[in-house]
Amino acid sequence: MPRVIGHIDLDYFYAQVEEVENPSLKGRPVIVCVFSGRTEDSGVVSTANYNARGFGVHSGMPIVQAKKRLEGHDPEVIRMDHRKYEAISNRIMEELGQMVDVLEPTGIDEAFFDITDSTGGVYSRARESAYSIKAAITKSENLTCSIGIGRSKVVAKLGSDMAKPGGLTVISPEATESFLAPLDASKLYGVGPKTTSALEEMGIRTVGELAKTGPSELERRFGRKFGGYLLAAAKGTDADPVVAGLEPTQFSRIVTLRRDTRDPEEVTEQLSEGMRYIHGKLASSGKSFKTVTAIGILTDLTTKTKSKTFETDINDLTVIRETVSTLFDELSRAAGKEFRRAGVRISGLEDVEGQTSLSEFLRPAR
Ligand code: DCP
Ligand code: CA
Ligand code: CA
Repeated sequence: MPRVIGHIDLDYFYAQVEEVENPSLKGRPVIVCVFSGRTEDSGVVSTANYNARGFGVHSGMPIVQAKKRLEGHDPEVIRMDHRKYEAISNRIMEELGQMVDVLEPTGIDEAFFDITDSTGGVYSRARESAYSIKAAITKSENLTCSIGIGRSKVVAKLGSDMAKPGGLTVISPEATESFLAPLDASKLYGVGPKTTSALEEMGIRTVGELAKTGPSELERRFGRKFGGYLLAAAKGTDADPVVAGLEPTQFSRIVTLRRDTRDPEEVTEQLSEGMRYIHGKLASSGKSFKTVTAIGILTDLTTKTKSKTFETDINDLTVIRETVSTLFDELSRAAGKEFRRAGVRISGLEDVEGQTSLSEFLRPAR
């Protein structure tokens, strides 16, 4: 089964947050700035919205220079408020963590994710997952993002960069080679100006040319490890896994139903394997839970959820099954549409008393 890996990056993040907070800014150039305090305008641009970028303004540019470029275009200059962006970032990461199999946040506004299991390696399903993720972030925070999906981290990252802002680029395994070939080698993750000029000296400009280079030639020039990485990256076969960045706070499973349906029993039946999987995860991590959530994605791709929280910790599969069945019964009546995909999430995880979780066991003693 091919891996299904995603990279998500929020569009013009800090500036977009400011636009959402103050919609009257839309359509005007907006720059979010870090003021050094030395003189009134000393400091740099942290980021700019796409309107301001149209005038050549970009991250890292001195504020004075940015203002000059935006003169006469009614720009809005905003002081950076890192805590505000961080709080939003945390909420989004939490939400994303519930929608994918594994989430690896790599920055305040970006993360890798793995959805191989939940899509069964089917790329058309991966596209649907990406749409659901975009819709969820629009709904909860009113923010847009760009997503790339491919069989490796390098491919996924290139994809998310491809169609900014608001982009979605799905690169199926079959299309990987032709997608990569024409790109500049400098676009590859980990290829900076130094590597780019070394490659140019070797007559390599595009990713396609790099992919055709002999491994020994690359290893001689860049060493075994980095040379090997470059070749794999250029072929889209880099094997680096997506590693969960956070302790699990929940376990979830989402499936695409065999057919659209309103029948709660049919939905619950198709989730039984997912519930067994979750139960297994609970057991192996030594956790019990308090909350069960039923997730229904309707035919119009909106997501509806319903939860039940118990007063005491539970780790019983029968309780999960019965609760899920009841919740889907309620959800189905409230939704008024057929389900297309369905999922289960359990959260409010607690360590089972007296049991050491595997991750705690593996953690070195301090
Ligand atoms: N940032 C910063 N200084 C930089 C680059 C970025 O303070 N030199 C901050 C502001 C950005 C955020 O990090 O909003 C995310 O950086 P990105 O590189 O992802 O850029 P944006 O999200 O702003 O724009 P894009 O739409 O290109 O992703
Ligand atoms: Ca971004
Ligand atoms: Ca980013």
